Amino acid sequence: MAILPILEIPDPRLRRISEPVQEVNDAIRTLAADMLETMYAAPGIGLAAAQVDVPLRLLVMDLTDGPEDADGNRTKNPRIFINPEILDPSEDYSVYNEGCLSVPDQYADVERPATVRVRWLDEQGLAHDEVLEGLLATCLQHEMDHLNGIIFIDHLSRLKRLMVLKKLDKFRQEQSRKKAFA
Ligand code: GNR
Ligand code: NI
Repeated sequence: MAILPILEIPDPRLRRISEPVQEVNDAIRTLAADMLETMYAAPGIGLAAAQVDVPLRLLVMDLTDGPEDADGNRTKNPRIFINPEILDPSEDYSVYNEGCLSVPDQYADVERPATVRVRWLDEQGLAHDEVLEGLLATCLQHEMDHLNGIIFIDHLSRLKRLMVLKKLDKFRQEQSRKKAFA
């Protein structure tokens, strides 16, 4: 297992269209395991292969909404989606304050279909077809966007996007200042 470096904007590699996975093999399973480890370490609730510089249609998610154990840790619930496809998105929308590991420390409200039917392959190559709702639906759509070179700030108004980019700039300056004095 390995923690992989996460690409950040404005890296042009985040803008590539990812290719379908041709065969679900050990290399793909290893990549998915590394992506989960990377996501947990970040920490984040989702990660697309594009974010770790692999332009394949593969994403992982874990909302860790399972029960807490005695130490207050939640049971992990890792999910792997290979070649995911969205079918009939709902007409009703929901708004969520989204963040992205490729846009560190920035959050903004994004409106997306509240429920989506999703078809995908798991790490054994088995097909699934399920209706997702709530944060699961939001996160899946955020990750699917990455497979198509789209980042959550693309959904904002120009003014809102400029504000986020300015705050990101400030955040990075602060980070490098801290590093210099560490
Ligand atoms: O960790 C993440 N949190 C999150 C919160 C709201 C909506 C989407 C996300 S996904 C994000 C991790 C990430 O960047 N995935 O691509
Ligand atoms: Ni993201």
